[in-house]
Amino acid sequence: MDQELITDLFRQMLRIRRFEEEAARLYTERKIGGFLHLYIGQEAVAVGALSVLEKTDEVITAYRCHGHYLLRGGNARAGMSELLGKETGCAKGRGGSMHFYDVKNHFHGGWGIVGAQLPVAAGMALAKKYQGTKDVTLCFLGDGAVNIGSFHEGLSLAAVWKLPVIYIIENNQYAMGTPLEKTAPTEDLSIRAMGYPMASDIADGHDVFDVRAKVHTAVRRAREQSLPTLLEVKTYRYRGHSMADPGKYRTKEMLEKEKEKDPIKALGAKLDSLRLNQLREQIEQEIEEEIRDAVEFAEQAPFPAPETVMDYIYAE
Ligand SMILES: Cc1ncc(C[n+]2csc(CCOP(=O)(O)OP(=O)(O)O)c2C)c(N)n1
Ligand SMILES: [Mg+2]
Repeated sequence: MDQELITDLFRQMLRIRRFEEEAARLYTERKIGGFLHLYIGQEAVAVGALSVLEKTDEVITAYRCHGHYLLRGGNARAGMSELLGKETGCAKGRGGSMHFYDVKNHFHGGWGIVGAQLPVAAGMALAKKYQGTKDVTLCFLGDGAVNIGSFHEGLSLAAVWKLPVIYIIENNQYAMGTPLEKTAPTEDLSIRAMGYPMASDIADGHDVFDVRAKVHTAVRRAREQSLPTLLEVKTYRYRGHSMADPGKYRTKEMLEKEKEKDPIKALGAKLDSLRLNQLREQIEQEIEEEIRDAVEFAEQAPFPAPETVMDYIYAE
């Protein structure tokens, strides 16, 4: 296997993990207001998926969005600043954790209303097709979004208009504290693609290479034939739904068992088995430095000036 690729995927996953571990620490120090939803445990999904994109492809997701932002080329300083509500944030401190945004890197948030991003993704894909580009749109959603009206609206439009969009269900088994078996009659959510119809697939979210391969196939279908795909990725979140969640709906043992499949640990071990441990340590150090710098920068950055509170509400 390509060493450069393994190393790069490891670096990307670890960068997200360390960014969020520091975010959790800052939250407990009460430096972050509002909600904080962590992606810890799910990193292989976004890393595998976004590793096959071109720079001009579009990405949109729900509120568990820090990783997707960082992967799209998002700056760690601007991300950390956004969490702290600072003027130097990627949404100028107005969005916070749930609303990271980076238009120049083709990253469109950060959506707090469950399922809201699905029809928007269809619209973005329609625009790109209409403009004659070969760009694709990747839309991430949670398993909790599959029973909401906009899931149907988005997928219907994608199928009827033959849109180059890939809907990726990040099935982490829970919608807040509700396990999937209480809301879905089947374990397999990807079968819902049959109703539209569109192509579908399932990937193992603990295996970054499997995610990458399945997304690659879907991206080719979108780019070459302008057809949509519904891809379900089975994953698991190690932290609570948000920082406010005590996680009483699962046992410690269940969680520990899931953590044995940690995609970052697995890839770190793979690097060691290839005798690349020195390189792994170097990557770890570089990431420590980047995240330390981001925290320091964000802590020192100014809050938005009070008189700008009405800015950016309407498009100008
Ligand atoms: C329309 C709507 N209904 C309810 C909520 C409250 N809510 C926030 S997150 C969430 C669960 C979503 O779970 P899932 O889609 O699986 O995403 P995950 O948090 O697991 O990533 C709910 C019900 C909301 N934000 N929007
Ligand atoms: Mg979920």
